[in-house]
This record gives sequence, structure tokens and C-alpha cells, in this order.
Amino acid sequence: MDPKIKEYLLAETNRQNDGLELIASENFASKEVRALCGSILTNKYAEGFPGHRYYGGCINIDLIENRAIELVSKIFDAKYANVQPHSGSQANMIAYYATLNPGDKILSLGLDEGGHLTHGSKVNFSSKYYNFIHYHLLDDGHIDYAGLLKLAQEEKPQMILAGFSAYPYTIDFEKIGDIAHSVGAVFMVDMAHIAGLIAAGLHPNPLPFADIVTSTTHKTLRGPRGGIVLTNSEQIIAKVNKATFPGLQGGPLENIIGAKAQCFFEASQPEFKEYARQIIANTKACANEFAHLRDVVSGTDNHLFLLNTKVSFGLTGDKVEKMLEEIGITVNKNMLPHDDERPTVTSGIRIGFAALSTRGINEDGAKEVARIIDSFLKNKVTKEEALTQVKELAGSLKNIAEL
Ligand code: DSN
Repeated sequence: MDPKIKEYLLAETNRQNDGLELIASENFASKEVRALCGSILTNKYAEGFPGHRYYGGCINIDLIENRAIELVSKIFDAKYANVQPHSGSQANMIAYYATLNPGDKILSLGLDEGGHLTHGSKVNFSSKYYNFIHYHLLDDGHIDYAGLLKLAQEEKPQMILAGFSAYPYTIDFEKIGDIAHSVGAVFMVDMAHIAGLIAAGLHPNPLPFADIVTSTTHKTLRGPRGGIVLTNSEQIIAKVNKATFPGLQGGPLENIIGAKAQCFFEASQPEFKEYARQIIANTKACANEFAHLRDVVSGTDNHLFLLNTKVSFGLTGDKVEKMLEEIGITVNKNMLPHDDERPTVTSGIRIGFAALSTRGINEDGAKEVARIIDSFLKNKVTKEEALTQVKELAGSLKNIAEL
């Protein structure tokens, strides 16, 4: 191996092991998933789909891709699946391309209220090709369903999009689906953040209500980095497949598809349900401990919550992200509902427990995380003391190489 890359890889392994990973969209994949990512499957070109490829020699690749499709369809009770999107952004691009015409109107939640870049941010392709109008949150941080209905009736969109990157509450997919269908719109769900909780039966599944569902496979689902598209419609899957290839992508990453199959296999096991239950318990325990310490946090029904750092510590989110990185805690600055700071500054951070739950943290450990952050940001301990506390807690968790 290139000695420089070897050195950097080792440094990153140590960073992941010695620190506390609280980014809500990250996780630690199993060694089986990682082995498949690095497998000889990367050698094969397989443009097209199982049984209909543009290259010979795809006999084993077809079996692997079909296995991934079979497993993911079963988990989410979907009739059809496409497991080729290289990422969540590409899965969303494929979903729009398959179901809309350029210029069509989409109602979505903006990035500043918990949406995603691909849900119509002005710096993203999505807003250049489609006409996004945002629905909003209520002051308590929950989706304003009544406002969404009113907006849908006024705007008559071609699509309503649900599924978010920083939304800590359960999403009522049935209600949003009813609104979408009452105005003749396609109902799309991007379940990337909560896919693992849905797989475990701990969040309602969008599939009975949505026309098209996208996800990543590397967040709570704990697989390789990548995307998927699911649907119960034969017409939509035909369009999704054409949009994927030849529409938007070239050769599928069959090593990643093999790893996706392994991730779906793992998510089908009884232990995964216990893991997902623990994520939710840990997230609640940590949020409650912050509240107990008189810090301002959102509620949480899932794997994440928002901490208002400006009110709690007099510090903006960007400053807190940097300060915590110095003591080995990784978080991301995040806009809060109705935030008056810019996206590069923000008034808060997002905290998630999918990754640390994989390393075996329990509710006591999650509370300890809140106490370490609180005492450091309130200057009750020095940086060196906080760093020692983080190393001790991280050292008590599972080593990432053994997962
Ligand atoms: N970047 C992801 C997140 O952090 O939520 C979304 O794609």
C-alpha cells in the first residue's frame, strides 16, 4: 500500500476508535460489509439489470444483485427495488427523473428546517431542474400538517416529498400520503435517516402509502455508503430502472451491491431489532440528560435530536462543532427550526446515536456523553480533562475493527 495512504488510514482508524461519533447520519459497518466493499466484485462491469446486461460474464453478479433486491424488498415490504444508486443524492435524482418533468412543482421541507440539499436547496441540482416550494414546521418543531394541506391545495404540486435529515419526530406518512393523493401528486419519501428504525419495525413504514421511496444504506441501516429506490408500482420501477441506466448512471458498483445485500441480511436478523431499540433508548437518555442539565434540546422519537448551543452555552453551532472536535467528539453544526444564523454558522448541533449504539454504548454511557459535553462547554473542566473523559468512555466501547 502507498505508505502515505497507509499512514492516513491508520490515523483515521485511531480517530474513529478513540473518539465519540455522534454524527446522526454515520455508523460503523460490520467487517463482512467492509470486506464486500473491498472485494473482487469491484472488477466487474455490469451495466443494465439482472438478466439484461450490456456485458457478458454477469452470471454471479446477477445472483448477487437479485439477492440484494430480494432481501431489501422483504424488509420494507416493497414489490420492487433498485439497488444501484451510488448514493442517496443519486437515488433522489433518479426518483425525480423517473416520475417528473423538468419544471414540475415539488413541496418539500427546506434544509433550514430539517430537509436535505437534494430537497430543493438553491445550491443543489434539484432546485435548478424542479420548482420547489417549502412547507414548514410548527414552533414546537413538528411538521405543520394543516399548513401542508393548505399549501398543497393552493399550489397543486406534481410531487410531495417527506423524509428529512434533521427531524427528531415520528413522521405520519399516511397523513402526508393522503394529502398528496388528494391533489393528484406523487408521494415520495426519502427515508435515509430512519431506514434502520423502519427495518426494525420501530418507525412506521412509508411503503404502504408512498408511490416511491428512496434511502441510503449507510445511516441507521448500517451498510455500505450507497442508495436504493423502492416502489410497489410496476410502472414506476420500469421508469426508475431506465432513469438509473442509461439515464443517470453508468456501471453499477457491484462490490457495494454485494455489501448492500449483506447489510440487508444483517438488518433482517433479530439482533438488529435490539440494536435499533437501543439507538432510540440512548438518544432519549442523552437528550433527557441535557434537559436535566438545563440545556435546550428538541424532543426525540428516533435516533437524533437538536441541541440549541446558542441558548445553552452562548456559542454558535460552528464554534461548538470545532470545540468538541478538539476533545474527540464528532458532531455537525445544524440549523434549528426558524434559525436566524447562516447555514455555515447555525444556532445548534445535531446529535445522533446510531454509531455509538453499534459500539455498544448504553443509556448510562449516553448520559455520560451529555455530561462531558455540558461541563466542557460550560468551562467546568479543562480541555485536557474532557479529552481524558472522552478517551476513557470510547475505550470502554467495542473496537471498530471487531464489529
Ligand atoms: N449528509 C447526510 C446527513 O448528514 O444527514 C444527508 O445526506
